[in-house]
Amino acid sequence: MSKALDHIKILDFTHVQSGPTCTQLLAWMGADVIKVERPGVGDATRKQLVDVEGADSLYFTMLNHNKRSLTLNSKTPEGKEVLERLVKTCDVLVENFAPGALDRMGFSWERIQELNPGMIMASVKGFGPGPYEDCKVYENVAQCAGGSASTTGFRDGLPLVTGAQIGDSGTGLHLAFGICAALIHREKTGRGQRVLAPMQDGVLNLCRVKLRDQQRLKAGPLKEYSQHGEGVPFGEATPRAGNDSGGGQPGRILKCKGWETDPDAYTYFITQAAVWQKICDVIGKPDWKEHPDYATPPARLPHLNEIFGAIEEWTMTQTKYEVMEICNPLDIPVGPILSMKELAEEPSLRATGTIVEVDHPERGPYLSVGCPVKLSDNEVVVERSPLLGEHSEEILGEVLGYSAEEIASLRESGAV
Ligand code: CAO
Repeated sequence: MSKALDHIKILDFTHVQSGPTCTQLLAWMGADVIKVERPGVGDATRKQLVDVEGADSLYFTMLNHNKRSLTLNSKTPEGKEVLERLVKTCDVLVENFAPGALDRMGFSWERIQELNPGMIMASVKGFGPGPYEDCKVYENVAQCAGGSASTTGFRDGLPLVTGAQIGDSGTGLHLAFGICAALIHREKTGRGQRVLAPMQDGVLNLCRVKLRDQQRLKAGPLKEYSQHGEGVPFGEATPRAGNDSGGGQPGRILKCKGWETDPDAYTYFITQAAVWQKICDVIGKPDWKEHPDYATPPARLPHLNEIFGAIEEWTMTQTKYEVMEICNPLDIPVGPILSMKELAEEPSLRATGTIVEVDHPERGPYLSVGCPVKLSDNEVVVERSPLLGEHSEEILGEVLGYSAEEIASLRESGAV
């Protein structure tokens, strides 16, 4: 069966998390992803957070499925020549080096255009053009600089970073979107172009609703935030709002049966206006259906603490799964707080290929997250990540046309 990108070759110069997330998605869409790594060293994550001595780490294996690995020292004259041939052969170069690293290697955007005018050059950087453009950036720095940390956590606590890797994996997603758009554009024009996904911009994009609230502050207090019901005045910036949904349909995380010993015995509960009457019945407050303090969404806003307190008295009598079983048939939107253990064992996620078991020659079977986007004409079979340099000969010979003698001489020079 053909795949969406099976005619596309990617020169994958990425490392750590943000860039590899992007190229892994492209590989799952069928692209031939050639991961270029320094001989003897490779992507630093291969040897970070090691759990099986001598084997590539889960950090690396879970971000580099379905790719081929070519070792290449692109700073030697011989390595540069191989890289030039790769640039001429591939459709897209993806990189997330520190700012300026590719220029220092001799592969500026201008040089790449000279070598291959059809090439798309896609980069993740911490910041876009401006005062911080030369900075190196990791995940949590991006969460802080992109507005996520200042709006995450509780009002009386520190800013918080979230476990969802919105700086790295989130930016990788943005970059993959930009690359696909540039590929479609190239079909019309024949020209490549630069695609830049700054991590700060990606995080801010994901925090769009918080910039919405920043502007709404000019019109008065944010009534959907529990701070309002508690009579605490707002400052100049969008505050941290704990687990408030902060949107048009107020919601919170509430305790469920067993919360005293199980750190994940909680549910998210949304008081959607359309099902308010059913919520009143479920929690044993039928008189709230018509009561002027509770009957309409605006009337409820100043009473959210009391309302969620009453709902929690009910959720604490049920497990998080029972809350779902009772509320779902009534169309009340709720969701259990699921642990990684529960997700890893969830049969429906195994059935859809979102949780997959992959075998690896050095470490044996491990669990990974498969492709989270499903295309009806693009079946994804998750293949293990490559060992360092596993495909060097194959890529040099089959893709770039080097002879066996030339490959031997490249090896001797230390370029491969
Ligand atoms: N052959 C020869 N040299 C190579 C090479 C290869 N195959 N691959 C990499 N190198 C060189 C680079 O050219 C660079 O050399 P110079 O510093 O002399 O120019 C050097 O290796 C180090 O690259 P780097 O600066 O990108 O790596 P780092 O570990 O120092 O920094 C990071 C890592 C992530 C902070 C930085 O790459 C960065 O800011 N990237 C952009 C933002 C980003 O993606 N961050 C998220 C990463 S995931 O958390």
